[in-house]
Amino acid sequence: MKFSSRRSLSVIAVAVAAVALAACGKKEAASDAQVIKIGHVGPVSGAIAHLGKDNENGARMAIEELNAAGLKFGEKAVKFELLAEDDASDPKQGTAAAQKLVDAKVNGVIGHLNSGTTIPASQIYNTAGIPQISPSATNPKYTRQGYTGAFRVVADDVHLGGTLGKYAVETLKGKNIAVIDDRTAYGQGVAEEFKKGATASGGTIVGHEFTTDKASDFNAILTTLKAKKPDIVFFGGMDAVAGPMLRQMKSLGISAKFMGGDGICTTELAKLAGDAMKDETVFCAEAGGVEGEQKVGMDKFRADFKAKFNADVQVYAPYVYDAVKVMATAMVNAGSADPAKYLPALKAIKYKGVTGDIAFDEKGDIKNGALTLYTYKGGERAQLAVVR
Ligand code: ABU
Repeated sequence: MKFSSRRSLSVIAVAVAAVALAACGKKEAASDAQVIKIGHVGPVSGAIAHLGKDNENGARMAIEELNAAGLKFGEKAVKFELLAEDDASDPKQGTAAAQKLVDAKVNGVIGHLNSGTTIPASQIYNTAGIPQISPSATNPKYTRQGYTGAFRVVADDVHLGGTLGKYAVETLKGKNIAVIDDRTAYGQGVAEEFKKGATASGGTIVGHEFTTDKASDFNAILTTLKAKKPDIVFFGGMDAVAGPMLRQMKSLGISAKFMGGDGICTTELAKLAGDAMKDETVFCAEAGGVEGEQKVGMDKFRADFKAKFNADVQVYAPYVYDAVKVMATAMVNAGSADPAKYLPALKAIKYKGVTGDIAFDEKGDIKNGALTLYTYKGGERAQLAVVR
């Protein structure tokens, strides 16, 4: 799919709105504007609060820019309002947050961050007829439930885990591969897809052990796996668990390479692992990516984000930012924030964002999704390749 000859629909919408405002010669008072409520849910407390805050800040940045652009539906000024909720990565808190947003009559939802919260919450949004775009939940089930308003702007775990499994064998030359997962919807799913990809490429899975997303002691499972002499350990889970796991691998003298999906592929991982992370021994993939001239927009986003929040992007803030803009662009195209009216425009969207070209397939998944493979050097993520 090519978007290169098209200007971003949001840019056009902003320009049209600006011209309309100038022609009027005056700005409508903010109190006259139609308020559009955008819900955002992620874990801003708990072990991965740093990732939840990263996502939420991506949403704040987009909302502020939309309001600064002075958008209108016809003659009516609109104002976007962010309703941010914390689900603490907990499925029960996730459904409670979803119900709260439904009760508040939000026009759309961006979130949640985790697959384990996104999937149960999606049933609530579907029943209420509220469109939802997840910027980071990668478990395939989310968009395979037949919900017409469920979308995601990242690749799923079939693509992510399968590609990493192939990379482990074909590029990293792994032969004996150990797997650990945290038993969450994401960790379990990505680990199973990784195993399929690795075995299809000729690798051998020498062991598969289990932990949780709250664990901090991995000595027993690591000792079991050490006896199987793995050359690669794959972990399905998040950075808050992967960091201490890397430290304990070092203590136990396990020198295998370490791999994971997008959940470990964060800026924070290097800090969480400390001196247990040697250069080019940890590999991961973000479930999206840009290259060539599209990198300019992403680099600018990262610089603007750092200037605004005094923090580096962790992983998914740009995807949240794009998801908010995609939803707003669908509303502008439909001339309405009524979910039933803008949903067809959302399904048909062709949007050029900082994370690349966004259009959805019939399930609500991003078309032609990319992955970006990374390693870590000098305590920072270093890009290896963008693959589709
Ligand atoms: N995709 C990694 C983090 C979010 C999740 O899917 O649970």
